[in-house]
Amino acid sequence: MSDEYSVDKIQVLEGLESVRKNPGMYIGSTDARGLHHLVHEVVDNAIDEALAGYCTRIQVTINADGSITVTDNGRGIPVDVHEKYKKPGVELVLTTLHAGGKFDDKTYKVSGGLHGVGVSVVNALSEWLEVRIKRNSKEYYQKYERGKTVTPLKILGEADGTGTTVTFYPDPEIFETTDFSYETIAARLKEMAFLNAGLRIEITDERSGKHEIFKYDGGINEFILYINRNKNPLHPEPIYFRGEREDVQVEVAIQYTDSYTENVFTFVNNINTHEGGTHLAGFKGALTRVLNDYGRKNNMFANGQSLSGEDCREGITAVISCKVRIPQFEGQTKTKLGNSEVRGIVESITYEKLSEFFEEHPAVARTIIDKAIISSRAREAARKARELTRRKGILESSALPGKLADCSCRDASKSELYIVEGDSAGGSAKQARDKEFQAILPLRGKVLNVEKARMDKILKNKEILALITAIGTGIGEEFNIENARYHKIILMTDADVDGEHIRTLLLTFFFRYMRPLIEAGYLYIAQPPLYKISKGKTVMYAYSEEERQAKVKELGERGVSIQRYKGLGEMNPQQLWETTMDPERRTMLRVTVENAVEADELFTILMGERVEPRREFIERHARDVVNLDI
Ligand code: 0RA
Repeated sequence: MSDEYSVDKIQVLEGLESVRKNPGMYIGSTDARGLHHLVHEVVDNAIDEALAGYCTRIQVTINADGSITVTDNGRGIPVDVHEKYKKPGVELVLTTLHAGGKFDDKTYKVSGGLHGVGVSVVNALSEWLEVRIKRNSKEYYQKYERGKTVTPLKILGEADGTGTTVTFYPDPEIFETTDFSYETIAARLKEMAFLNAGLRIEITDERSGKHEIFKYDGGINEFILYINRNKNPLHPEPIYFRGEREDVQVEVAIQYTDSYTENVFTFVNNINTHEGGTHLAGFKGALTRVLNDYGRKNNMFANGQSLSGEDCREGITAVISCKVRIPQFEGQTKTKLGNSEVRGIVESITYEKLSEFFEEHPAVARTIIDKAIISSRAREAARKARELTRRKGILESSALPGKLADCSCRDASKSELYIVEGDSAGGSAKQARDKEFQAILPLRGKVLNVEKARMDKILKNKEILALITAIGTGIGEEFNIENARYHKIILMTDADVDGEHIRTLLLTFFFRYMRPLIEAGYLYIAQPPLYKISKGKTVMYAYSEEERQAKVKELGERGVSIQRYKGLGEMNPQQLWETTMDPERRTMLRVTVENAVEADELFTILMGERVEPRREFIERHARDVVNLDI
């Protein structure tokens, strides 16, 4: 008995030590992303209380000292002493690795999913953490440092209601940065509020005074209206339905717009399944069948015509939210649902409910199918255009674009493609590069705005075609990351308005047609210096205004000359290599899609049809737009 106890105890101790030794294994990374993971983890636990029906309010505060407080009105973490471990439940939950779970599978859990590492991981990676619990008409308190208990569980006094408050300060010994971003946290909380109709989530930033309350009684229906608020919807009300089979709950909202892109967001237990999976497959299958069956039944098609899945999804915005008891997450980023039973369940619920909706709303059904028919014609034209280009050999990998200066290396994981604007910069880059692993693709003509064009037009644009063939993956449904010819694709544009514009056009293209490439972390933005600072033979480069001032000071003000680079063309190849292309010395920004809803909004507004929201957006974000970072 006592032996068994000590063995368990050793395991317990090893548990949190291993989190501090290898934080990346638990939270992915120790950069800003990993840091924010801590907040999500605590919030996810509160959301679980909401999913179980016990919690209606969550408050998140970024405190003036940079710590985070998350308060919920759930049941409160249990405080009674565990028979075997002789410790209060809350202490076990916070100081042992696998005791975070609520040990039943009667409820759906967020925290068991993607982030499912438990609040003890947050505790392990915090310089200090305090928990306050209201339960049994009392308020309890306990404090920990770097995962270790520093005060025994205390009773602070009498209390009404129930709930948990966790306050933590991330450990600067672990994290590269401990600076929390209001925007990052707020975006995630807003998404959570949309996915949990009626749940009130509040965020306060004591550092800046910012404050927002998210509460959407309309749930994912309101989510759709929010996503589409800068687009032109084809029908005023989203289509909404829900159903449940074999313990799997399915909730869907759909609204078509006049855009050409497809925007389907999928969630399982409130976790964004970026990589899709069986629920998405089931939804797509049913959608295609419903549109084809309705169109055929109502004689909307020319003889023998049928709509492809892509035709049926042109201009769609949809949110699919499923609740699955024991979700299996697969894929590169563990955001692909693997449960095979879910496919059929989502498919049958969608088929049944959407057919019913179409029967009851024939005008909406016709509008949607008409759009798909037009898309089908455009796709046919695109196929012909592609065939033509194929016959000319343009899309074949054996016929790489003429202006591509390829590298000699054939190992994609070591190869880089620089996409450079204009001939003069292209020329410099070709001279500057290391031919072995760096390829250069200069873009000459205008890059097409894909936000305003259909596939047929996109495939006729020479710059885009060159891009697609050079990269090798194909686009849209045919996209295959395995065929990528480079694992680093680097946008290198001038730091002026034109350069920004081209960069945004390219980012739009990658986001809409090669999103998995971004998700794989293959897309980068080069960071050429803004200033050259020299004194005598000493030359330094500065990448920001602050750096310029610092370097000038370092060189001693007198006799220092400063050159501001307006374009890449102003640098000679040697300088371009030293400052921007040499892997040993360059810095690059990796493009990530932290929040697909926000990125969608950004591109819709910046590149879409409607002028008014664009003007407003640019006025509101005049500074950020210049430094676009999706
Ligand atoms: C373990 C068991 C129960 C709830 C919780 C943990 C819990 C954890 C967190 C973290 C933040 N807020 C939380 N709220 C609850 C179940 C409690 C019961 O059965 O009464």
